[in-house]
Amino acid sequence: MKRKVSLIGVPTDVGAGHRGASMGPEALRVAGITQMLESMGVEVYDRGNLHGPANPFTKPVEGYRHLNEVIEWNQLAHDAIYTELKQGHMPIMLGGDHCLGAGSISAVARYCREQNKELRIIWLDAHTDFNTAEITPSGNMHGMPVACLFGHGPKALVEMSGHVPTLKAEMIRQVGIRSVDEGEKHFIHQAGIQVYDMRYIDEVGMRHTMEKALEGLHKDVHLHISFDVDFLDPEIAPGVGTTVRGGPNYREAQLCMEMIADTGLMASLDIVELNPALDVRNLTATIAVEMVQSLFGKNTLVRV
Ligand code: HAR
Ligand code: MN
Ligand code: MN
Ligand code: MN
Repeated sequence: MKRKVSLIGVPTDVGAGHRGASMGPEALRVAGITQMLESMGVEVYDRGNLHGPANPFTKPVEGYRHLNEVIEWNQLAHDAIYTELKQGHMPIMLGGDHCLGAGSISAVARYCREQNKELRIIWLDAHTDFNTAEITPSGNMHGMPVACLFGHGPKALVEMSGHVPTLKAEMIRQVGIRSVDEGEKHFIHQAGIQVYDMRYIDEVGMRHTMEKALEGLHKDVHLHISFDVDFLDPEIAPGVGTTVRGGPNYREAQLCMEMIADTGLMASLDIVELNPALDVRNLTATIAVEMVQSLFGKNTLVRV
């Protein structure tokens, strides 16, 4: 039977500091995400885009920028993703900025709890996204979804999965990290999250890093991939709002995706932070689609 994938566009940038991630879903479609998935033998259901509040582009209030809009978009994303999971489809969220990780992953966690499935998240990102209203340098809520999932943040987001905290440290591995704020660093350690930062990847290589990050998986695990496109080095992926140099190059990123595909366990995926306003000829969207093709098992091997 063909794998059934549902694309859910979530066109917003209310969690970001730059405008433009709201154009991400269409850029991924223009880059051919549907056709690529079909070529990989997947049955694709494009659900179109969700409709939520506009970006007021106002200043942070008590440490949160656009709090109400962020909550509204996350509730919409949560509901849409939960609905797809219940139908047995693999949801792919086309973001949108990374604040949506709170809504998306809370839906996945809720579903896993109901199905008695173990959840493992691979968080591919230059950032840990573990800020709170007290420690954020910007008030931008795309820097906060992981903290929300661990019980720190606005009540509506923290409680979205129906179980607080939504995540425990053993459920998540962060890979590619190279930009962490001072307050965030203490907090990440306190939470006990396993972080494979760029120093680690440079020292031991992507292969060993992914072997560690994917350790202990078994057939009853739901593997969720949170792919923040700024994970990729800005030399290959300039179309994001918060570039950080020194990220994985094309080959390292491709190996990372291939090793995830090899597990055969990926059951949901978020593609976030793509910003077409900052991109060059849709290059970053094109590369993101190529990375997703590797996640779906594109075989680059010559050996048989
Ligand atoms: N840590 C910084 C902040 O909180 C920048 C966060 C940027 N986050 C993303 N998603 N682009 O990972 O303001
Ligand atoms: Mn992020
Ligand atoms: Mn990031
Ligand atoms: Mn707290």
